[in-house]
Amino acid sequence: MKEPNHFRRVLVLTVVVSLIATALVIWVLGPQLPPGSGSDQAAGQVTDNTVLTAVMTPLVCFILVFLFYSLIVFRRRGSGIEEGAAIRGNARAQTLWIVITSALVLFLAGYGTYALLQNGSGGGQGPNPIAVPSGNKLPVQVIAQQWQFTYRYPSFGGLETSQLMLPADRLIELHVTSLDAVHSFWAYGLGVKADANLGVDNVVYVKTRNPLSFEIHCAELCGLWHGYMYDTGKVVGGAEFAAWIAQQQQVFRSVARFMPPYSTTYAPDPQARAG
Ligand SMILES: [Cu+2]
Repeated sequence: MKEPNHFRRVLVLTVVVSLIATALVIWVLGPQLPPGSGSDQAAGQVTDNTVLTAVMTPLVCFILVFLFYSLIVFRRRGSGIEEGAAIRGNARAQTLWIVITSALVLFLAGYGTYALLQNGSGGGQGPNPIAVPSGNKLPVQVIAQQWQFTYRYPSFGGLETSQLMLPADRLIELHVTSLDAVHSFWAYGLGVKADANLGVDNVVYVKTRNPLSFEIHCAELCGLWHGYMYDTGKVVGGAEFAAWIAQQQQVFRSVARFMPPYSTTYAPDPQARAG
């Protein structure tokens, strides 16, 4: 019996399975991928996760099709010991494999760099951000400390609060810093994650969308009560935000004069102390 063209069979099967699987990834799995659409950055991450998964799907399909094809077609039949011819290398297969996987990796590196440069993609960019989105920004400071986050609003007299409220549909410029250990400000629902370091002003941009509640966790082991360092933030409508600011200013009015002036960091200066 003439040996069938196994390569062509595997190729055809791979193409058929890939078309179905990639369509499912884009239209069924994609919208379910994290972290949701709480902000422009979060939605961008969902797109990125979908692209990453879709690009890798044909490769996974090829491996699985080849595996199951081999298991079924090349299985041992009968009881005799049959050993195939020894195969040492295949220049065409090796070259194709290297070219395809290199192209994929380079494409993903380029795509990732492009996506990062749009608006920082929700990551901390340090004190001198490269990817600065255009538009009117509302600065809000995140101050990590063992073991909670507090928030300062320099546009509202340096008001400091224990809850994070943000206005909806607004470009926010978060300034993340720490008073002690290394923490990480992780607002999952907003697609934001930024290290909080003592003496460092870590800037991250986020464009809010509709009102929502989102979880905030410290994402860097920072001591005994690290696991309890979480709270819930809120994105609210403009009027509700203004009312909340006014109410918080009222609550903290009596202690406002004891607050240190707003600063990008609050680290003590060891040189000044020594002097
Ligand atoms: Cu922490």
